[in-house]
Amino acid sequence: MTDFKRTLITTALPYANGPIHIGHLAGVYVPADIYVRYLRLKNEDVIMIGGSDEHGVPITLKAKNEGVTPQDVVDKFHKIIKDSFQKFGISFDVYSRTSAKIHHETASEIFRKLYDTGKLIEKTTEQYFDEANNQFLADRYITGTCPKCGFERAYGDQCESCGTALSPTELINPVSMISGNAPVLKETKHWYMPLDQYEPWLREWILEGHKEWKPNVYGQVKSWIDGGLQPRAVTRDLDWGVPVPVEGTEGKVLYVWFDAPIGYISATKELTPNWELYWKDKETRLLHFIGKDNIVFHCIIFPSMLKAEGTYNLPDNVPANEFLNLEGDKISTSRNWAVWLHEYLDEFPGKEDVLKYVLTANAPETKDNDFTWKDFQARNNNELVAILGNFVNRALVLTQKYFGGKVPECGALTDTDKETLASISLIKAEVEKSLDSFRFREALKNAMDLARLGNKYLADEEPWKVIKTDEERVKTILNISLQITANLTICLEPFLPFSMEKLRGFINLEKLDWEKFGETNLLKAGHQLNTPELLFEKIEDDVIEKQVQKLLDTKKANELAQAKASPAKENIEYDDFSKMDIRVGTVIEAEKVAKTKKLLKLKIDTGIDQRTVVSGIAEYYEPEALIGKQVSILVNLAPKNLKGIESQGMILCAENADGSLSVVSPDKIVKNGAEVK
Ligand code: B3M
Ligand code: ZN
Repeated sequence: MTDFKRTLITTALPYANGPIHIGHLAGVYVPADIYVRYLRLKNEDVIMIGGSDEHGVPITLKAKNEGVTPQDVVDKFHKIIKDSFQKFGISFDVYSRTSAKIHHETASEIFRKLYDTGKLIEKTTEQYFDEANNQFLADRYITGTCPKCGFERAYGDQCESCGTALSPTELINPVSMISGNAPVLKETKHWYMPLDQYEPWLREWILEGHKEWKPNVYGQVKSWIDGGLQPRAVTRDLDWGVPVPVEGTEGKVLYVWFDAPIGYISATKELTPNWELYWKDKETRLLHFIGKDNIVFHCIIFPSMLKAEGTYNLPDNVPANEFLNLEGDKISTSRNWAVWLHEYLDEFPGKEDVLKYVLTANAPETKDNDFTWKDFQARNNNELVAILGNFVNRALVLTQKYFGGKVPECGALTDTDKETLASISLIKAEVEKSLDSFRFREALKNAMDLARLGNKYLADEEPWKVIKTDEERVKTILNISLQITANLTICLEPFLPFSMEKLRGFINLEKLDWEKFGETNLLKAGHQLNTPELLFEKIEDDVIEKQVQKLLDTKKANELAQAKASPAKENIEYDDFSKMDIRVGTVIEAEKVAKTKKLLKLKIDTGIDQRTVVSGIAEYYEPEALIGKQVSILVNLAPKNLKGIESQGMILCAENADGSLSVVSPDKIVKNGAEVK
């Protein structure tokens, strides 16, 4: 570790087609931020790179669905993502984007160098083409039946039902998602990274040379390599992305996974003219913080590209995390199953650190983990409030009470005092060991041991009792407690930066270097503290219940969206249908039927007459809202007595999966009495 003069930290570039959620944070940005803050406290030369990944098919699909341009989509989400990171305190040195000019130039240059030096192979293959739209179809633009499980809406690259990776030609009855037609196979030329040629080198470099990488990362890389590497296309037929910088290649762009990691380089260029020092100097170490689904790209494909280019450093480590689930289910942007960062920031103002704490304490470092709101509440109340907040508060309040907020003199030390002070350095060593090996949840637990130490010390020494007999002794106890507090502001700074800033305010102390951590005279006797406030506050049940309810609502909405329509009834002749006389009429009066929950009494102008209809829609419509509305009414239904009212006909309604009703109305105003047929 000490062989390096500087560190370059990259964080996976989130796709700019949705906001950031807790899964992204726990997997990538929170650990990277802890690490970079730690190195900064140690005054190391470090930069942290981030940015939005703005290319790729999903972004073009989203744009198409919403009737806007891909640039509109990425502009919108880049801003949301960047703002939320900034408010949450992810301390990037630069947060760039891959639609930036500098990135297009950088990605083109690197491609061009590989192309010019013969590092890429050129191949012509047959790919699906949409004749109606005159374009080749990306894998994601093709759907069809999965050959493995029979799911009818599998994509050309994967079946989302059984998870099998597919190629488009394996789909049964493929259909273009653009035109809805069956696509045809047509020849197209692309460039490939011959990964097979890099296999021996990858074995040597990673499997032999980087046995220290996390087992989940090493294991995944090994299984990819053992499975045999194939040449991989690095260009695509698509009109959104970095155009292939070779003549006669109109309509082709660099594959998003070719250009995105180069985004790290472009962003560094944007940050500093010294960018080459960070990318090419042998005394710089490169670390990629990513989630497990990105391992192959960062450990195999991007390093092979860099190796082929020849002048760049390779990653020294790739501390990838597993996934965070939410309340037992996989986080999903499309199913809205997530805790969104921008919403959290709105709903929990001033509680950035609480989320950082929970995501670190429960980080999916070695296996997938689950985020639950109950656990969020428990960790806040039982750890941040009851351990850290409680200790700090007692130390400060007692100093205020007994000594007017002035740090008291430290007298003769007992054995317990000496042991307690010595423990600070031991804890420091533990925290460092964990941080240096990217074990952030363990590091946080070790760091919290310092607050636990303080609590135990106060509980054992009981200054509130001793004050009655021995004020001098209390001075020493509180001096030591305050030294622990001052050490906490260093120790927890990487994890809880907002709260430690607050705490430094309480004790009137500037931000100290990591080097000072372990010193036992950080606050000099006589130093004036400020009036303490609470560092953390309890989170009540109703706040948590609201969040749980929000997720339950999402679940319900998803179930509704997925519910299958009931099968069609038996065929009938037109004559059967034409017996029904359905007209459009306008509601002219509406009121609730007394003593019923479901019924409304409506007076309707049917064009033929004005008649009374009783309808079971009271739970879904306010009477006033219906007045003036046109509805469809079956006028020749035999009258029926309902709750003492004669109902002369029936209003037609559509029934949703949850049983709720929606009246069927013409989509333009028509004359009353118009026949529905
Ligand atoms: N945008 C994938 C992802 O967000 C991708 C990462 C790029 S890192 C260069 O999972
Ligand atoms: Zn399948």
